[in-house]
Amino acid sequence: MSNRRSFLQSALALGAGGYILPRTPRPRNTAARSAGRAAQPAVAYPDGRKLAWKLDNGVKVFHLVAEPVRQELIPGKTLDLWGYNGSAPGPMIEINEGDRVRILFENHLPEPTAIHWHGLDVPNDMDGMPGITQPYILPGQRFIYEFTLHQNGTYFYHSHMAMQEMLGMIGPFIIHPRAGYQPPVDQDFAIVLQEYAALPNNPVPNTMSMEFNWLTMNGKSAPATTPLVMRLGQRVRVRLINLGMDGHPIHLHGMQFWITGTEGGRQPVSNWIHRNTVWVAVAQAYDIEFEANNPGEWMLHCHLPHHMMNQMASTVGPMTRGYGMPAGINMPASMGMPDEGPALSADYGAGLGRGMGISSRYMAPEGNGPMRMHGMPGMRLRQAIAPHAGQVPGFPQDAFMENPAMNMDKAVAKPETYGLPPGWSGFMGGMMTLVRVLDETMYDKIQALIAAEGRQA
Ligand SMILES: [Cu+2]
Repeated sequence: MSNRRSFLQSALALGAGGYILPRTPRPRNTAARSAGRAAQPAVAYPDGRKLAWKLDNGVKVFHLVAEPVRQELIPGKTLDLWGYNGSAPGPMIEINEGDRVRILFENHLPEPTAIHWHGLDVPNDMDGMPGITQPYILPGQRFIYEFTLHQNGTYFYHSHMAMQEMLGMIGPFIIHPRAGYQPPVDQDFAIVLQEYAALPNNPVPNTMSMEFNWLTMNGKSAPATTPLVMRLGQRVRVRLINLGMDGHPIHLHGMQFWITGTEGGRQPVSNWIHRNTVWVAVAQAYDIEFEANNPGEWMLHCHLPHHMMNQMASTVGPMTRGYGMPAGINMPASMGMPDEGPALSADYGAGLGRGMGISSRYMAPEGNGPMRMHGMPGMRLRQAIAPHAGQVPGFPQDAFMENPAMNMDKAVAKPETYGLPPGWSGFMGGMMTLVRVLDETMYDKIQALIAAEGRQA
């Protein structure tokens, strides 16, 4: 406790300019060394932004702010998250091996925080472990992180406060090698994988939940994720970063890839593995590379079944049947916790689809998908194409999920979606994007549309 108190006291004693200064002095004149670096593309961060820097006497200076943000996952669904510089995940830091960086960090959160540089071998007092290597950075306070980068690869920064991580506080930290990787790639993308448990009509995720119903790539859920657009024949790298409660088996359709890097950096060629699915476990990063040699629209997505959907919420009981909850119902029953009778009985309220005790002896052949009997336009569509579907135990499963009637093509339209088949967006959800391997004409057309918007691909 005495240590904690002394950290708190030192946190209150601000250094020059209001910043808490590193405890050990650092050399200030380490110039960024870029000589001899082979040409390599800048890393694209679809739907995200890069953090700008200014050079100060050979040090690249970044300004990072932790703050509450509003992040639109898809049009019409915006969550209240915590992130950096206005977004969750935060902006991408892209840097070169050998650079010295200074990150001027400000805490605009209503509680203490600190930043950990995940996978970077920084001096101990730069490691961002509050209470161990540095004081808490209290609300309104600032802190200077400064170190020299002698690694290369795909890394990330994040709050080292577990529940803050779960509310979005992570961002990519990409370090280019002194000499370019071989073989070189034509395009390089970074994707941060995140998950949130946000029930309908509640914009604040439940960070205690283990059941996630919003799955994102760079803060967007499909179909709002921006497709990765490439020209037939290009070599492409995708950097996948995960910091959540689940691992994500990221699968690419139509082409095989090599795993060329991990969160530990570039791997020797003898370690490369040929796959089409990579399990990106928690706190890991993977670089995958492939030759875009198969033309078409290919999915790149998490293959956990529940991670290919948006806003999934299991419901049982009378609330799903269109006639509400009986007056005077007791609390366990209204929460879907039956003490007798089948769990899916009309006597029970909306719940989480879990029964216990005696209810397990009674069987009712019904699925627990939402709106089984009433409501959605998709139901009428399904009845039109499969009129007896409701008589089959297990129905419905996907009847109201992938569905052309639920498309939002117009709402998510952008140059990168140009030319996709009408209704495409009704078949995409969750942690999913498209890899578009395009011929010259289509690729150039999309680049022209991007340029007309005044942004770079
Ligand atoms: Cu997943």
